[in-house]
Amino acid sequence: MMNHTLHFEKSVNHTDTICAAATPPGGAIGVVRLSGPDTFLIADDIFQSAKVCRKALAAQDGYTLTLGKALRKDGSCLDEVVAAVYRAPHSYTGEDAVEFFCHGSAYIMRELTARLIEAGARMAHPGEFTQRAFLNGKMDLSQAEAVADLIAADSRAAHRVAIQQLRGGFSRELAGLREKLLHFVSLMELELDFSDHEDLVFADRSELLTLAQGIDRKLGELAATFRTGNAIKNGIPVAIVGETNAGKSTLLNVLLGEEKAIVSDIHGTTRDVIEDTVVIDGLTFRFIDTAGLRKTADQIESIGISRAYAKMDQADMVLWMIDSMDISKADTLKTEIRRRTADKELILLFNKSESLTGPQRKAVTAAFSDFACPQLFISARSGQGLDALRALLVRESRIPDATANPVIITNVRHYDCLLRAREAIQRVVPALQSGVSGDLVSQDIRECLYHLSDIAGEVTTDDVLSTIFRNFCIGK
Ligand SMILES: Nc1nc2c(ncn2[C@@H]2O[C@H](COP(=O)(O)OP(=O)(O)OP(=O)(O)O)[C@@H](O)[C@H]2O)c(=O)[nH]1
Ligand SMILES: [Mg+2]
Repeated sequence: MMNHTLHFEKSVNHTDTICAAATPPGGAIGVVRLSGPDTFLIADDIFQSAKVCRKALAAQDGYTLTLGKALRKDGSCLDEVVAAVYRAPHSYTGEDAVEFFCHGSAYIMRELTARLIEAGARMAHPGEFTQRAFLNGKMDLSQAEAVADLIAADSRAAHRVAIQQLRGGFSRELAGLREKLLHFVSLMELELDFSDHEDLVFADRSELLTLAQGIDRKLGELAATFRTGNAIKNGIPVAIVGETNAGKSTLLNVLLGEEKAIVSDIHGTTRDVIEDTVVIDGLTFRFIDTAGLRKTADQIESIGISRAYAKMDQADMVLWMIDSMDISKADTLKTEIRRRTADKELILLFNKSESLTGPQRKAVTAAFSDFACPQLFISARSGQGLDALRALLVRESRIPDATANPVIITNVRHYDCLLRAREAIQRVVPALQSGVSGDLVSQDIRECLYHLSDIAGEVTTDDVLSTIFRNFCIGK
């Protein structure tokens, strides 16, 4: 059933000592990291303490800082640096490690790294420090993945879910479920050992059924958070759609604060899909400007229009731009837009409203009174109503509030594992109800456990692991 090579090395002895710059060059201070068994041998080879009486780094306690010089091979000074000493297992990687804080020039950082390599270290692969932390049992795989998310987080919400995952909230939740399942499956397998005694039952079937149903529900709840998690991590997709010339590209530009899309009074200016992200009130939105919707004989424009519909279908939120000075064209789009946005947050934007009179506004509102969704008069050109639009976007995004702090799945690998685990547990429920034999039930429970363990990285194959860590930056 599962022919993956199991990967369960919790404590691995790495013979290589690795090094890499951990900060991009160009800052005031740069950090160059060194980790592995020969850390102190190598570090002392290139480092000279400022105070002669001061012990070599090899003799320093963990968590100490020493001021000194990084030396070139000929003994001349490359830079004044501070060396931070970490002693295994009390370091990020779990190994002996030293971090050099040098001046952040690209030249110094490159030379310092080269010096370490010359003294016996090897250049680290992307994510190799974190990979070692994982292999040495400092964190599980979902926490290691959270490190990458934390570095990439560019909004309050993305930061919140990453830090929560890093703290192990998700891992703990799953560990609890796994422990309970493991308990039952062990009892069932014990029954199999006593198969001569047919009526011997150790694992209470009704308790197991309740547990399996509970786990099914829990996994369903967790998997359901993925949509939100994905929106938080990659930005909530907001499609801007509507007739040609309604002002969609103007709106995109003003929301982004740059002239990203071409604006003109020619109908059908935008042909392709143009998108970019903006953080509003701690949430990342991905605005997607699309080709204006109209009947056209132009082949290229037609392709643009089918892309616009595809983007509308994929988006979580849809902004329907309507030229409020001439609502006749928007009128013809009503049925199509209603049909395609039934499961989405739709917002009607009456654009070009800066010079509308009161009665004109009333007429516009009346024409769209058959839409129950939020509606707003704006002027993309003058900026009127845009603050209200931003507030509306945040409100309608329905992203759970920070204080609620539920576990949110942001990682597609975790989502996939959860779905597979759930599939397996969903076979257990009817099997228990119809009294299927213990060995078949226990196989499904084992499969569920397997996929849950995959999230923590306990059974993850080497291929998958190297793909995960390859996506990290060097020095992390
Ligand atoms: N008066 C007024 N004109 C606007 C406003 N917003 C956009 N326009 C003008 O409307 C015209 C069309 O704007 P675009 O942003 O290119 O419209 P679009 O919806 O992207 O058009 P297509 O790409 O052709 O579908 C331009 O001349 C804009 O300057 C507004 O709020 N008020
Ligand atoms: Mg446009």
